[in-house]
Amino acid sequence: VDGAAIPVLVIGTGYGGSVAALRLAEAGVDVHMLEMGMAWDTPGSDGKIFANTTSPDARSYWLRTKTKQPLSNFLGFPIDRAVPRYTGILDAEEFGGITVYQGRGVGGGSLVNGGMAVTPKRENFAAVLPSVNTGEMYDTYYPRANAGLGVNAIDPAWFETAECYQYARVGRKHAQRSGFPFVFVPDVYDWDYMKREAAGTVPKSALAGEILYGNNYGKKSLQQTYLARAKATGRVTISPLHKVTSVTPAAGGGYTVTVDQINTNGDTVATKTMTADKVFFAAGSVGTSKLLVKLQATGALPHLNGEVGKGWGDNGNVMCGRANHLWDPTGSLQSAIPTAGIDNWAAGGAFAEVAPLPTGIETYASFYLSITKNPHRAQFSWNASAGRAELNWQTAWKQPSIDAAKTIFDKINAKEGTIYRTDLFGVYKIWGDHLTYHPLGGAVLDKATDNYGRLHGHPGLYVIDGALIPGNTSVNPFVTITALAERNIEKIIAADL
Ligand code: FAE
Repeated sequence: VDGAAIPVLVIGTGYGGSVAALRLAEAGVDVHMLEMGMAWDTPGSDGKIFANTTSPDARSYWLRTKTKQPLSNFLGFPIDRAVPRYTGILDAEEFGGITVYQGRGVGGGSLVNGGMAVTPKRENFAAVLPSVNTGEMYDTYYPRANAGLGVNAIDPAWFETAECYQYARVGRKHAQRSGFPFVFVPDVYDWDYMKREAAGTVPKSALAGEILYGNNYGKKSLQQTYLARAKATGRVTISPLHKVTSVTPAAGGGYTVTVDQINTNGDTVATKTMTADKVFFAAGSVGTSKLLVKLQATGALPHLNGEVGKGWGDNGNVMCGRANHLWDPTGSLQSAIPTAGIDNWAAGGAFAEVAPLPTGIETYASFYLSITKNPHRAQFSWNASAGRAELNWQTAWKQPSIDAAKTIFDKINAKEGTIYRTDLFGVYKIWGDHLTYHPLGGAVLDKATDNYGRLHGHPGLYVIDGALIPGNTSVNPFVTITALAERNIEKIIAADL
């Protein structure tokens, strides 16, 4: 592909990139997708494509020699272990004040995430993206995204009896006894497949604890949905292990894109240039923001505006565990796919997923990932002397998230006579406040771009991923990222091609 001239290049193969590729290809446009991670289509020596959560190996982490598990400790003991350095699936990218977890590979975050597919409440969406027509989103683009992603709901009757959701039923009991609304959360995991896992008739994935490092069965990642349909058009090519390093206007029009082809050690084995009429930044909130601040500061894209790099947030993510009484076991068999949440957004600014702790043993713990209304926003900037993009998020900025989560869990603990676990994130540390799974923003819609993701200053450049969303979505973000991409690409195809 070195020296190739193509109509459209898409940087990244997550939600935004996959929507763009499918819809452009359906409109008759040839698309080339560049992805820094691996293809994830070939089994390893154990016959499986993905590693299990409980036994991380080379496949698990992006260019690390030691795991960096979101829950770093158990009963006070550190649980991280050495792994061979490899272009594995989960990137725990460290900035000054926060570790940002991201998927690496063809399918982006859909490879590693919990598949929780949540459409926010209408009034909350309107507060997040006021320039977007809410009616159109809820009438057209959210339904289109849910259909394209294969979102489905758990059978409520099965939920009541399934051994693997004992932990969620305990979560419901505690939520309801304290007066909090408990809501089922749709997912892209195939719930019928999970029923068959429970019945023992198919290979196990969610019931074998698979999640953070990929699901070998059952989960409809983008590889099974948008990307499969995109490839079936015959117009979409994907180059894995290709990392974009530069985009700059080409002499004859369009853009010159520079790409490092890497090997599984992360070393560059070839540097290529391509020319494209149009380029879509879909490298995720962090990937797109890092590229744009670098290209602006180094003069490769001098006309980007002052909003580039700004408006970044962590979706208010904070984790915690509670220690239950011995009469409230959460189960030794826990489905790795969460299916429920506690909604205290309107009153307390927190929506808490009842999350699994799939350790294979009874822990008597309830575990939660809360999404909270955190007002802090950070900014990416280019550090020329260090040659890298930096993010100025500070750990102390999680305090509003902790306060919001406490509106739920202090109340539950008081009602149940229980306490927080202090052994999951260190020794005597209650809050997992050092991380996010949900990076959002950095090239915010209607600020760094126009109202459809066209970057200001450089016609033919677009942002179409989580970077468009200003730091929070009030729920898990990928359905919103997908729906916004569906909206924007429809306009771009109609107006710009
Ligand atoms: P993303 O999916 O991150 O895709 C970007 C792609 O671009 C990646 O494949 C990168 O490797 C690639 N890339 C980056 N830089 C470059 C470059 N320079 N050159 C070439 N390629 C590049 O972006 N969300 C939910 O809604 N529900 C959940 O249950 C949920 N659980 C999660 C659990 C975990 C552990 C994690 C990490 C995330 C979770 N998320 C969840 C968040 C969700 O996966 C995330 O918001 C989306 O994946 C973001 O989509 P984007 O299209 O923005």
